[in-house]
Amino acid sequence: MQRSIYLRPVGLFTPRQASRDGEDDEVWGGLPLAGTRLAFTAVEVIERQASTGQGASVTRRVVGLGELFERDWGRSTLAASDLVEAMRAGRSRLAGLALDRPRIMGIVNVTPDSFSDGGRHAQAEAAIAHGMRLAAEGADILDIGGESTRPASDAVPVAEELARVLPVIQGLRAKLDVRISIDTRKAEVMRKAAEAGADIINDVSALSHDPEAAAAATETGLPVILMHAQGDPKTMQDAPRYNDVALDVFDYLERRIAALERAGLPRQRLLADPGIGFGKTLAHNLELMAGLSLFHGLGVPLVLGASRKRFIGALTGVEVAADRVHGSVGAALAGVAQGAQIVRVHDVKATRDALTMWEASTGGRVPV
Ligand code: 8Y4
Repeated sequence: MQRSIYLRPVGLFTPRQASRDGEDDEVWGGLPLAGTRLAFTAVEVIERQASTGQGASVTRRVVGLGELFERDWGRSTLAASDLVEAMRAGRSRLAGLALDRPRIMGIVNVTPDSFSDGGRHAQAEAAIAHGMRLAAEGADILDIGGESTRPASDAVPVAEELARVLPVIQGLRAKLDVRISIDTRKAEVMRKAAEAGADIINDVSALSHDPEAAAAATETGLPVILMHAQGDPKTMQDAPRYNDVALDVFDYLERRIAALERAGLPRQRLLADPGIGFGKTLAHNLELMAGLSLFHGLGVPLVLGASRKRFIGALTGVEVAADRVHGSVGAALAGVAQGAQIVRVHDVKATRDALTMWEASTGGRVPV
């Protein structure tokens, strides 16, 4: 199953409150985008011939909304109107959090390469302290991960992963009222993390790594972030290949959403993420960034994780990951400007300040 037509919302702008219709948030001159403050005025119509395996042909042209609706797109008309509806529709709250303005997910790694030495207890205490700091800096969600999924990293046994993350989830849950997401690919970690108070599941394998993950995630009743990755963390950067990276990633996420819906996980509980850096070259990452709004056609909120990743180092010439703050903030803003509802970041204070300015400067929330 592959689509022949895709639509990417373009001509984005931020209408002032007054130009929105109170009834169903209709915007004059455009359509509201995915429950955000943005609206789109046109779409890029992307057509591709059925993939033959090598270099399938893709054509793109920008079409105003008027022409899109007047024109007969033949067999693609139904598919196109489904995509417009998916892009236009509002999004469900995420664990009670409204996604009508960009939200920050702060990263809390509980791996030996982050808060090391001093033993298990000290590691948990350090991670909890870090999470509390990120919450104070303005994180809406804290993403707790005990399995390093950075390129070329090794697998972690389930007992070790549980020992790392559970005390941190329990500790943060007792101290804060932020949302907590569990970054894991394992069914058992999903179940135990949910019991410990996690609100969201974040799976870089889109519930495909562990054969029990889809059932486990469904049973928790929690929302799930489905991220695209090509290959396993160990080998994914070896020679990533796509026919068209954005369209291939879209197809994958669309298939995962449909399969999980059939398995009993409703779409309203799903989020999607193109997986920057996971089996992607620099050119692939930039294509995904530039074409990000395409993914609103999935009909679910979008998560973008670009923070401190290697492609930022490559473009800015900053070798040390921790020093990639400014590049990371730029990437997060670029994502938010295309309607990404959630950005996953290390540098919460810097990102919060940037988003405060972006919101206030585009007719949105003014904090004072
Ligand atoms: C420096 C610092 C270099 C961090 C690389 C990294 C994502 C994710 C990761 C993402 C979602 C990472 C768990 C990779 N990335 N989850 N997780 N989206 N949803 N690498 O992009 O941060 S781990």
